[in-house]
Amino acid sequence: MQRRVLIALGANVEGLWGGPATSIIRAFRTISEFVAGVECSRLFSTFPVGPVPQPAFVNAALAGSTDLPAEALLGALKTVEMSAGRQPSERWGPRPLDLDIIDLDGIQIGWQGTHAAPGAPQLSLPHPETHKRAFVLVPLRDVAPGWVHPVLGLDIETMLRRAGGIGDVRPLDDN
Ligand code: PH2
Ligand code: MG
Ligand code: MG
Repeated sequence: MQRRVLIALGANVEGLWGGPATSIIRAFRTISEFVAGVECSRLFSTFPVGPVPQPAFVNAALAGSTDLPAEALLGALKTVEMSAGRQPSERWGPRPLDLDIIDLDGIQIGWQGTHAAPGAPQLSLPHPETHKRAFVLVPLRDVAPGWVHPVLGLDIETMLRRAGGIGDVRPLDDN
């Protein structure tokens, strides 16, 4: 059974494939080998969010469809991350490629009410931080403008407004 999948991409240091933008573009191509009908967002330059001071990110998103179950899809994405030079590192630290499953056909894993469950499994779906992050929501709007958060029931515009707007997320070409 084919399921619609939304994936967020991020990169902020050089890896085996090159710089952040190059890694993301190559990730689009590589993911297309196991996700059908891939649609890619523009690339955005974004200010690093979180406690770790680090270089600016390039962020993007893609939509497609896959018959892989969630765990297998996660494994395939981890393999792509490693091919791009990602190594196990601190949780919020710099990385040459980060691939996060945002939504897989509305499947809910690791949520309790409207919050990520304490001690949530390694894979939570939808991704528990999605609604708070302009660097995910703005690229997502390119490929899935009508997406509604399966747990919160909110559309992208509403989540973006609540998250404080698009902030410093801007298309890479504008820089
Ligand atoms: N990813 C993080 C931490 N902070 N900030 C931006 N702008 N973009 C990211 O992709 C990002 C981040 C951990 O996954
Ligand atoms: Mg991430
Ligand atoms: Mg990740």
